[in-house]
Amino acid sequence: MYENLIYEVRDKIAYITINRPKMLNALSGVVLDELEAAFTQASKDNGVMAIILTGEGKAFVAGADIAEMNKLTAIEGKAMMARGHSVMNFIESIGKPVIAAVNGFALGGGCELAMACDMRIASENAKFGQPEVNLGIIPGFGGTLRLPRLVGKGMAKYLIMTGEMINAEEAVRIGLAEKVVPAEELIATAEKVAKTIMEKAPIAIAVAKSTIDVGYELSMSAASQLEIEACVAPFSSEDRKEGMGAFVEKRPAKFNNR
Ligand code: CO8
Repeated sequence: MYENLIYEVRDKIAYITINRPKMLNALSGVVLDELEAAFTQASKDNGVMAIILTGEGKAFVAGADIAEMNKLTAIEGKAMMARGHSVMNFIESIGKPVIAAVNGFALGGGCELAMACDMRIASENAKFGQPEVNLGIIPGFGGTLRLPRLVGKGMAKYLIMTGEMINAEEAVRIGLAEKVVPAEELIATAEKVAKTIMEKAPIAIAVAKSTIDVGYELSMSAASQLEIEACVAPFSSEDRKEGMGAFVEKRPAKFNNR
């Protein structure tokens, strides 16, 4: 049981809903702990093939908890940033697809949390931004690293240095979100994407995800070698025999996921 999250599993999808709507789902230390616990639960559960992360109410997450941060010394603030990094890195490294269904404000630590997911589906009313400079700080949960990787250095500097909030359409235009849909279709769309991924061979999905994430940090030649090595596991799998066999036999593939 979680104090600030709702955790449910339906049809092999774990739904993690941050449920602190009066505080716009702000990330307190406790919320970070619970997020880590919920993602651990989903990653260990063999019955879960994909995770959808969303927020209750009008926010996805409106940032780290400012009232809590306001009381911290610099040393305590540094520890909180390290904690945030460790939770974001953990979410990013889970071997299952993680979809952020961004239902409203995704600001500061909330935008950073959405960026730690594999992809972001935004509702029409979603708002993205890194407003930390308005508080006299900089992004501290990975924004200076993940934002330029998604939108390029110039746009990342623009957003971080102006603190400007952008709408969902603009987020899609710059590559910060992948799709924008009407609010009432948000979860259904995230589910549709999750189910499309879940129909593929699980080993191919897990290896594709980690090869992209690890390879992105390497030189082209090292990433090239990584992809060649990473391909060996799916290529040796029963699912590869099934996928290629099904194509040749002109029938739908039945992967090891049902
Ligand atoms: N932290 C704590 N409380 C919050 C936060 C937050 N990030 N955001 C909103 N709240 C609270 C408000 O204080 C308010 O509480 P109350 O009802 O008790 O007054 C309640 O949520 C509702 O918020 P508003 O009344 O402000 O709602 P509005 O619809 O008028 O405005 C906004 C919505 C525009 C989203 C506005 O709430 C806002 O600007 N929030 C702050 C956004 C922000 O600056 N986020 C970045 C935070 S910094 C950060 O995330 C850095 C991460 C890593 C650094 C780690 C360093 C240790």
